[in-house]
Amino acid sequence: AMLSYEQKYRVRGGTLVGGDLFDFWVGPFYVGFFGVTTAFFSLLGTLLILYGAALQGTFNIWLISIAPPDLAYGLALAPIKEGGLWQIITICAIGAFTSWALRQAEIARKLGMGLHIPVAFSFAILAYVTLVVVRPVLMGAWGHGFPYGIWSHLDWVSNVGYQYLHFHYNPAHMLGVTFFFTTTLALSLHASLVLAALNPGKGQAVKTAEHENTFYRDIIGYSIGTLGIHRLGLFAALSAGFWSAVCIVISGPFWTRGWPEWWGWWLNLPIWRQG
Ligand code: BCL
Ligand code: UQ1
Repeated sequence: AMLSYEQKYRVRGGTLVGGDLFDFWVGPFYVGFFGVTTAFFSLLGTLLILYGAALQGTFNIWLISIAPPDLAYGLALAPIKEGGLWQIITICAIGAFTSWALRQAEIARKLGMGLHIPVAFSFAILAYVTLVVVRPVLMGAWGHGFPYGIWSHLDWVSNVGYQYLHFHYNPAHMLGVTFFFTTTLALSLHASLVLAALNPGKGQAVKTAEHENTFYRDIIGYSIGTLGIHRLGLFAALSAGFWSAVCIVISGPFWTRGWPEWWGWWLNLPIWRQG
């Protein structure tokens, strides 16, 4: 069933391509040109993963893995069973993620909203594309991409991490991790504050933004404000994805030794360096 106000917002326009062609809804879903391309790429990609699982001989969800080509193939196209499947699935994934972002943009335009949602999702796409396209291209082989599997991608992360001896010393990884943790801290502060204001106890009046501000001014002398906390949250979350992309793209293309060694410049600063 349609919500009372839903029909009111089912207006034409805001599309980026195709004009009125796919400008309609199926049940609750807006379709649009990019809804069609999202469905196409996700369906094809999923079927190819199932085909890869069949070739591999397992449908155990934990063990299915689609590996990229051997490093020897460099940046060439590989035969289907030798990593070509991974290459086509990667194209499908990028096609689906990009289509999804563009569909978000069309819906936002339709509603006269800002483009914050597609811009935010673009940071996640950036991190993914950095892992499977930018870094492999900079290093000269698709084989540097990660395998599509639940267990296998964890092994890849571990192996690549130890290849640089101790990934915690990667300065961009430090920033990525710190922003991920800060994001969860900010959301827990925000969620608990809003729920506290809205649930004052049986029979009592719901509290206001002034109460929220006052709580933080009482406890730490500062309140960032109801709009501010959302700006801070988005900034922290996008920074997490951004620095993740940076931390992996510099590992190999920029720095090939262990990350602990990178800190030599710090240990060698003349203020404390001996002799
Ligand atoms: Mg580390 C990366 C944290 C220890 C090696 N590490 C990361 C980052 C993150 C992190 C900063 C991964 C997130 C990311 O990229 O998001 N690492 C982290 C933490 C510790 C840690 C907190 C810790 O010890 C507490 N890391 C270690 C140890 C090393 C190590 C020391 C291993 C021994 N780490 C590495 C390596 C890498 C990381 C190597 C990376 O490559 C990775 C990184 O930075 O990658 C960029 C970005 C988000 C994405 C990539 C997701 C994209 C999503 C796409 C666009 C959409 C998907 C849709 C989906 C398919 C749809 C499903 C449909 C639904 C079901 C409906
Ligand atoms: C805050 O100050 C604020 O404004 C009233 C919120 O809005 C509802 C919040 O959710 C939070 C968490 C804060 C406090 C945050 C900082 C960074 C001081």
